[in-house]
This record gives sequence, structure tokens and C-alpha cells, in this order.
Amino acid sequence: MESKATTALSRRGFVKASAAATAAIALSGTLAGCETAVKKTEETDEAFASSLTEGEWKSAACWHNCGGRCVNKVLVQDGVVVRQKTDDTHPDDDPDFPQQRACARGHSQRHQVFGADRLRYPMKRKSWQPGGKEINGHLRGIDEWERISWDEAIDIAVSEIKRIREAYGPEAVFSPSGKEIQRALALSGGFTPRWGQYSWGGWTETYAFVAGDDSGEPNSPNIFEQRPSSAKNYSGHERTGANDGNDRIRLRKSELIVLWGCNPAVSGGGNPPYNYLQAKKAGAKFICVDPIYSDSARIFDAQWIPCRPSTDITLIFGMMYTMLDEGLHKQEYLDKYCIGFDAEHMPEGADPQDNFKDYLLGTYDGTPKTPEWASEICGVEPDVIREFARQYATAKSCAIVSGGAPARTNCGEDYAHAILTLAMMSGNMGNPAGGVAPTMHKYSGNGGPRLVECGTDGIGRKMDNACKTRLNNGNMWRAILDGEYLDNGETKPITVKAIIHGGDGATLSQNLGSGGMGIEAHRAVEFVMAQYYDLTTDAKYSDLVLPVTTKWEQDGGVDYGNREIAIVYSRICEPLYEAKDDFWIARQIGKGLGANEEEVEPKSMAQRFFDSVAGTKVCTDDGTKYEPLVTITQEKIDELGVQGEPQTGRVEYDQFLADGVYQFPRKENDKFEFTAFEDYIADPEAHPLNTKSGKFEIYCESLAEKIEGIGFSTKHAHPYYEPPVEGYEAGIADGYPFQLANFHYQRRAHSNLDNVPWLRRAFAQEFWMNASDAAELGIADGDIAKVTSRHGTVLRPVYATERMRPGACLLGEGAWMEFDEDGNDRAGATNTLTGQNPTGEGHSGFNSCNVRIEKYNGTLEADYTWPQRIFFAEEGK
Ligand SMILES: Nc1nc2c(c(=O)[nH]1)N[C@H]1C(S)=C(S)[C@@H](COP(=O)(O)OP(=O)(O)OC[C@H]3O[C@@H](n4cnc5c(=O)[nH]c(N)nc54)[C@H](O)[C@@H]3O)O[C@H]1N2
Ligand SMILES: Nc1nc2c(c(=O)[nH]1)N[C@H]1C(S)=C(S)[C@@H](COP(=O)(O)OP(=O)(O)OC[C@H]3O[C@@H](n4cnc5c(=O)[nH]c(N)nc54)[C@H](O)[C@@H]3O)O[C@H]1N2
Ligand code: SF4
Ligand SMILES: [Mo]
Repeated sequence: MESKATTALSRRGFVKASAAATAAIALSGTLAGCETAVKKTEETDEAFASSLTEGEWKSAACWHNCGGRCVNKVLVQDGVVVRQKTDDTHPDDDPDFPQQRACARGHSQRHQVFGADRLRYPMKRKSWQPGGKEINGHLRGIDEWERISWDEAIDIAVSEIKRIREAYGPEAVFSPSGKEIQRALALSGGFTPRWGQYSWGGWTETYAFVAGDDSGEPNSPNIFEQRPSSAKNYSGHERTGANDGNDRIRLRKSELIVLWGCNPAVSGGGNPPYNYLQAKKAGAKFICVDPIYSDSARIFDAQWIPCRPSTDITLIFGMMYTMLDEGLHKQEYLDKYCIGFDAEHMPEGADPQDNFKDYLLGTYDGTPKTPEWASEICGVEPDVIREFARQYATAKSCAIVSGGAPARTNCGEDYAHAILTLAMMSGNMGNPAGGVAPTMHKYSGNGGPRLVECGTDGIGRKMDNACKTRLNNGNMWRAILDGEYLDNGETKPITVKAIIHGGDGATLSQNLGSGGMGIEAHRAVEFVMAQYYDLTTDAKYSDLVLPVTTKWEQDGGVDYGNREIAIVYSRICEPLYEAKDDFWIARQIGKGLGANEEEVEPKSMAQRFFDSVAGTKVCTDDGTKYEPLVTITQEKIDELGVQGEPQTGRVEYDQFLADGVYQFPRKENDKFEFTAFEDYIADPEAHPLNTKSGKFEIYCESLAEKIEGIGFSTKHAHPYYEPPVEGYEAGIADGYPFQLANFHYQRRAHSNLDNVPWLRRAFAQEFWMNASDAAELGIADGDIAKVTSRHGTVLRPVYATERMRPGACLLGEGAWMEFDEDGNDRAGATNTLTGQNPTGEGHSGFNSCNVRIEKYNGTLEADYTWPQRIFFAEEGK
């Protein structure tokens, strides 16, 4: 059956369709306009072709945290962007050297940049006044706006921050996002920052504690032996090649590929689906473990294991039990490379009875973790679990690729620990075509050291100057409301009176419990400020809104793609309306607060861009080190008016910018293929792992201690199942029988682009539920569901399908909340349904969420027809 919202087109078909549609649409095209324009294009192919040669094609940023990084180009005619296209820097005839093609969001980017709903001027909420007396916090989100000047706006920001710091201390100023404004706040007296991991869930530190960062030598001169120093893991840990598993070319040798809570066709931006397709063509069989039969499952013709969300650990235990029962596990491998599997291999000082094998067998706790036991919880038939275990354990090589999703659960560390242990039991860790990798985004299925390293502007947030108070994503809203927070296991008081949204986050949209406690917390404080280019959820609930430029209105930048590419983009147009860039705003506010403005913005925009380009490096042909990528002459430096030294690289400065990308050439059997843990498996004595014991830790005391120290939840030293907060058992017990999973949705990059009507029309923000469950509740496909959790209610059109397993349901994350007078969120933001449940290492368990579902008898128009958030448009005329 076809999904109505997420039609899985082939890569070629998709790009063709979207390119034709994009090319046809004029800058401000309305939807009706689109259709006429498409027809017109078909009729006038020749005129269309010749129009592509007028004007200038420029490389444009596609900068959101979307999972990918692709080539995006725009055709500028007389200062107006009239077309968009993607990578055509070389022919697309070689899977070893594929093009870097854009998705529907990328092709729609100009509808965001030039959208009618761009914020034009600074605005103040009408019934709020600075000074702390006239606040009317209850009107945040529903008040009217008045236009103010930039001078007034900066004065308000400065005087409010000063007043609140003086009255309550610098900790009372909470700034959850925004590198530039956070620098200004840090350099002028401090602020309370936010902490916590979103993307990787329980994988965050688990990989490093259990398996080490990599098997490499930190100081080796050869980058293939080093622990690669590239893209940092969000936790601050070095993000290594090993974290992403083996490289894409080795994937083609896998006999079996298990996509575990991993849906690259929808959330692997860039080339991952294309790379997996090459493995499929080379003969790999695919299995998807997912509550939905995903678009990826369809494309790769996968076997579907329909696991209930947030219960994967039990499915893994059922598989392991089968492997033990049938003698399919690799005892020698476990003995040689791991600690903690059985009583004979426990770390010194640990209770031998506390080994993992006896836990699985139920020797001491009386509960063998059989497929029957697992099935009661994860909902997968015992025989299916057994058969899955046999397929997995007997395949010559099996690559498990896990998204963040199954670990983005309460107590998600146990999932990560369990699945690593499964790969150890089958001897797959270190197998060139096997392994287990928490890998998503553009990295999915393509691990290994980076072949291109992007340069940066070298400017940080100055976090050392922030206050020592820090609020975790999972309990910041509660902390603001209750006046206390948990700091390394200790409850401490905190008073928050100002919230400063600086812009590289959508905190009131993307965090647990935002629709409920998040909004309440915003209504409770004295001052809320936001700097964005649209009226995002964070801006909507603010008192002062500052319009910023998009990346198209700035000089340019260099951005990480997959390990083989660097993406570069340049200025497309001048700032629209009165929009200013984030550094300009930070500088003015910083100055007002007494910071040294040169320190707040230490480099000009031109210099920042130049440093990023000049600092971009490429791996040498012999694979041992990096050298500059871009050739820069003294004339170019003079022309740009920046500081720098001439350098010689592989590509001329102007060519790099014109191409929009540099792509490292790859070939099968080249020296850039990569297998995680290869050295350790070859010689564990000579290449011990970077873990406490030097081995794979099935029994990992250091991870358990770390989590205990944080104080949100506890973890056993070996993988362990305990029903999590808002897990399956809690939902049944409390009258919320459905488990809500989230996925990252094609319409958006998180909350970004949710306002683009084009994308709204293409992807309807539908609510997935099982067709039989729906029938039982009297709900038909296309009806409106009212979905209620302990924390909030949303309304959404139903996609009733057998592609969703019974008892579970799913919604795309990131919608812009839109509450009606009954308190129903008509947009269907997932964080209206989630709650502030801090867990584990301070990650967010978005996929542990209990709901109940009923039919809604009111109306809900398709959201692409909703009025846009447009303010003061008439004033610009
Ligand atoms: N329920 C649920 N919640 C989730 C998830 C989930 O699966 N389920 N996923 C989580 C994950 S994996 C992640 S990574 C997070 C992402 O969470 P965030 O990073 O907070 O989300 P974004 O929507 O990417 O926020 C970026 C914001 O910055 C603004 N912006 C972009 N560029 C600029 C700029 O140059 N200047 C300024 N001033 N503003 C700018 C955009 O308008 C947008 O509002 O969400 C998490 N939240
Ligand atoms: N289109 C789009 N793509 C994106 C992003 C985006 O905003 N939009 N964001 C990017 C970012 S920052 C991130 S971190 C990545 C996230 O990447 P992932 O975590 O890999 O992606 P998700 O879409 O959250 O989930 C992948 C699959 O897991 C399933 N799933 C959900 N819960 C569970 C569970 O408990 N168990 C199992 N077995 N499966 C489960 C979902 O149904 C989905 O099919 O995506 C990136 N890609
Ligand atoms: S995957 Fe991301 S970078 Fe690539 S085109 Fe889509 S939105 Fe842009
Ligand atoms: Mo993420």
C-alpha cells in the first residue's frame, strides 16, 4: 500500500520530479501558481532551456541540521533567484563517485529565504513592557505585536538583561541556544546554559565506554591509524570512524544488513540510501527492525521485524537467548576480546554471579530471557525472534546499522549496550562487512576517517565564562517552574527570570515537554527574547523578536558532508528588510552589557568565511596526512580584503566556490576503505581498546557509575531490562495503551522549513496508526485523531495502515505548535505529547511516550491552507 504522505520514489524519479517542479516555480509562486507554471514549462521546453543560460548560477547554503549536506545552486537573474538545481559538477554514472544531490527540502529552500512570512522588523509584544512590572506572561503566544526600531530593540534587550542580572544574579538569565549571543552573555557576566544530548540518545557515551573510541593509535602520523579528530561527537567525545562502522564500499560485501530503527530513505540526508542500494545490488539481504514498515524497508525489499517502540532491548535478549540455546554464539571471540560475558571473564573485584550469561539464562533472578519472555514485551512472535537470531548468527557477515531512534528512549543506554553485545556474541565487531554502528545522517553506512576536513572560523561560545548552573534538556522547564534542578545527583535552587533564544536551536519546539511545561515556563518568567528569521515557536512565545539574516544573506561558509566531501556556499543576496546577522546583534547587546565588542565578534564576516575556506584540508593520496584543499593567491587575499597567507592546494578558490563542493575520488579496493576495530581484532595485545579494561566491556562498571553520578536514572553494569518511564508496561497500567514513536520527517529539518506551504502540501504531517487498531476505535483512514498523553493533546489526520504494527503509532517530529482554544495542538508537535522525563546521561527519551487515541469529530483543515505568520508586510511597500 502506498503511503499518501511519503511516497517513496526512486532516487532518480524523485530528483527528476522535484527538479522539474522547482525549476518551474517563480520566486513567490503560490501553490496554484505552481501548477500553472509546471504546465507552462512543459509547453515551452525550449524557452525554459534558454532561460537557464541567463544570469549567474551560485552555490547556495542548505544549512539546517537535516542529516545531509548536498550541493544546492541557485540561478540569480537581476538579483532575483529564479531557479534552483543540484549537483551537476560531474556525470552521475559511477556509484563509486556519485553526485551529491539535494532533497525536497533543499529544492524548497528559496521558499523559506524569500517566504512572505520572513520577519521583517524588530517586534515587541504589545501588552508587555520592560521593567519587570507590566509582564502579562499569560498572553505570551497569543498577544499582538508592535513594530519597533533596532535602537529600541537593543535598548530593551540590554536593560532587561541588566535589570534581571542585578536583581537575581547572572544565573537568572537562561540562554539555551545561539553561539553569538551566548558569547556576548559569557563575556559580560555570565548566563545559565542548557546541556544534554538529543540525537544519539543512549548511544552518547555508551559506545566509548563499552567499545572504546577506536582501535587506533592516537598519535600515529598516519590518519588511518589515528583516532580521527574530525567532527566531534556532540557529547564532546571525539567522534571516530568506528562510531559510524565500516565504510560504504565495504558495505557492498555484507551478506546481511540490519537497519535497526534506521530509516535512511527518510532521515539519511545525502547519499546513504544510494549507498545502501549499491549493497543491495551486490546481493545483500536487508532486515528492518522498526515499528513501521518504512520507506527504507520498501526500497531495500527488507524483511520487517515490527518491534514495539522503546522495547528493543527485550527483542535483542530473546535473540541472544536463542543463540546460547542453539550454540550459535562465538565463545572463542567472547573469551578473547570481551569482559563480563560469563563468570570466568569478569573484571577483577566484580561478583562472578553478576555475569551477563547467567542474567540471560535467568540462573539467579529466575527469569530466563527467552523469546517467549521477550515477545510479551516487544510484541514480536517468539518464532520470528528465533529465526531472526539464526539468520543473524549464521550469516558470514552482518552489518547492524542502528539509528539514534531506539536509543532515544528512557534508559536508552541499555539498548546500545545490548546491541553491541549482540555483535560481540556473533563475532561481527571488526568484520570488514559486519560490525554494529550507531550511525545516521550523512554518515549512515559510511564510517572511517574523514577524507576532507572542513575549515572553521575558530570562534567558540566561551562556555568557560558561563555560570556553573546548567539545566538539562529533560528537566529545564520543570526547573524553571519549580526553582530547583538536579546537578550531579544533588538538588540545588535556581531562579530563572529571562530566557534568551539565540537562534541555533529551537528549544521550545524540540525538547521534551515543550508544549506543556515549556510554554508554562515561558509564561512564568519576566523577559523572553528570540532572534530568528520566521516567527518560530520560540519567537512566538517571546516578548522581543529580532529578525536575522539567513545564510543566503551572508558571505558564505564551508560545511561537513559525508566523509568524502566539503560543501561550500556563497552570498546569494543582501539582507532582506531590516534583518541583521547574529554577530551584529551579539555585538550591540554585548557592548551595552559592558563586554569588549571586539572580543564578542573577533573577526569580520569576510574573514570568517576566508578562514573556513583556507583551513579546509584534504587527505593526501598515500592516505597518511592532510594538506590544504584550496589554492589561494596573494591577489585573491587582496581582492577579498582579508588577512591570510597564500597556499597551494588541489582546487582554485573560484572553482571551489563555483562547484559548491569538493569530492574525494573513491574506488573499490582503494586505500581509503575502513573497518572499525580491524587492528584490535588482528592483535588485541598490541592494539588495546580505549576502554577501562582495554577490551569490549559487556560488563561496564564505569558507564554504570557515570549514570549513577548524574542521578536521573540508574544502569546495571551489564545490559539489563527494567521497564522504563513511559515504556510499554507503564502505558498499559495507566490507561495510555499506545506507544508513540517519532521519526525525522521529510517536510522539515526538525522545526526548520515547517512554515513552507510547498513542503506542507507534499508531506501532510499525518498520524500513523495500525489499520486494525483504527477500525476497533471507529477511526477510518483520513479521519482526524485526537491523541492524548499525560502531557498534552494533538489533532492530526490519520494514516491507517498495516505498515504500522499494532499498539504503536508514529508522528514526524518538529511541527510548529498551533493550539486551539481547547488546548489541542492542531499542528501535531511531538513535544506537545512528550514529558519532562530526564534520563541516563542526560539524553532525551523522545521515543518513550504513552498515548491514547480517539476519533475527533471537529474539523481540521490541511495545514498548507493555514494562514502564514506574516507581520507588517504592508509597511515595506
Ligand atoms: N519529540 C522529538 N523531539 C526531538 C527529536 C525527536 O526525534 N522527537 N529529535 C531531536 C534531535 S535528533 C535534534 S538534533 C533536535 C534538534 O533541535 P534544535 O537544534 O533545537 O532544532 P532546530 O529545529 O534545528 O532549530 C534550529 C533553529 O535555529 C533557527 N536558525 C537556523 N539558522 C539560524 C541562524 O543563522 N540564525 C538564527 N538566529 N537562527 C537560525 C531555525 O529557525 C530554528 O528555529 O531535536 C530533537 N527533538
Ligand atoms: N528528513 C529529515 N531527516 C533528518 C532530520 C530531519 O529533521 N529531517 N534530522 C537529522 C538528525 S539531527 C538526526 S539525529 C537523525 C536521526 O536519525 P534516526 O534516529 O536514524 O531517525 P528517526 O527518523 O528518528 O528514526 C529512524 C526509524 O526508527 C524508528 N523508530 C522510532 N522509535 C523506535 C524504537 O524505539 N525502536 C525501533 N526499532 N525503531 C524506532 C522510526 O519509525 C524510524 O523509521 O535524522 C537526521 N535526518
Ligand atoms: S538533505 Fe539536507 S542539505 Fe541535503 S538538500 Fe536536503 S535539506 Fe539540504
Ligand atoms: Mo539530531
